[in-house]
Amino acid sequence: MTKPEILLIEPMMPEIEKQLDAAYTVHRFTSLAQLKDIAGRIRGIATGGATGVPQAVMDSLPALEIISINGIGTDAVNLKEARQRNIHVTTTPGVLTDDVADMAIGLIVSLLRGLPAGDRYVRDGEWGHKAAPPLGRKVTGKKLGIVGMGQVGRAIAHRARSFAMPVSYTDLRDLELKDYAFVSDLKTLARSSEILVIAASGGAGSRHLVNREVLDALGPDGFLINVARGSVVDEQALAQALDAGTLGGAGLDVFEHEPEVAETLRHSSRVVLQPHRASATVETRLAMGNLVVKNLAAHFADESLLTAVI
Ligand code: 8YV
Repeated sequence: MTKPEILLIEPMMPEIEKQLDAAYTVHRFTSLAQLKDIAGRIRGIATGGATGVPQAVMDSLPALEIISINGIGTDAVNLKEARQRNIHVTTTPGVLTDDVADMAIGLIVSLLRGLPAGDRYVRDGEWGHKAAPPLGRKVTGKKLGIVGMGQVGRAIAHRARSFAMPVSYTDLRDLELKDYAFVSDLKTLARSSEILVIAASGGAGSRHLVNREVLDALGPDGFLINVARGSVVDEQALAQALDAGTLGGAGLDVFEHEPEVAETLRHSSRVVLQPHRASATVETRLAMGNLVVKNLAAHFADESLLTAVI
């Protein structure tokens, strides 16, 4: 039997790609031109959450049956078109929740305690020769606001409790959570929070939700953490607020135009930056990749999909 042909848009772990190579003829995406002769035979796509499927690629694959996303974000895939064309879409929920929440906490501690500056101070041999880095800010007990109380938001809230942080959140509706206060208005949440963490999905509905007004409400002693999508924040307004000191600081794992990061952000002493690494651990990337493999296998065996969005 001939193997189904799939397009791999974003590389995965060697262990995962080995499984894909065993089951499929895998075309590793390089350019649209590469698709010219094979487009009609591509039945599946494996890709990353932020990478998704460029519209031009989707348009050029008439035989596409399934898009298996190695992540939880669907904002880089045209779901409307997928529905119209009966293309299945799967994600990897659950398995990355802990890692993303850990990264949020890591960014909070790193930012407030100034870990990167302290590390550089020791590394560069400045200890004992130059003035010590400025004092940090206490993490324990800070008022935490969470934007988006899905699985990741809740995992962050759960961790925050061991830092004695009072937790409030905003979402599309009151989720009636026993331990966490719902605040319907984001600006009000920002005003009453000392740390605001973004854990909401990306896409048109949440674009620039965190704008200048929200940043002003968070204020000069407030800290913004983003482990969700860069698009949720107006990055220009963020850079200006950091530059002007109207926002205390930011811990960012995601950006509006990855892998481009605004120069103001890269040079700011008020930020801790990560290259979209929240789910990037061996354990989690294996679990995610295995879900991608299993969803594709289920589809081509005519079995029900494990974690289908469509
Ligand atoms: C991954 C993500 O880094 O889950 C998502 O949507 O963006 C991240 O977990 C990505 O999917 C792997 O490329």
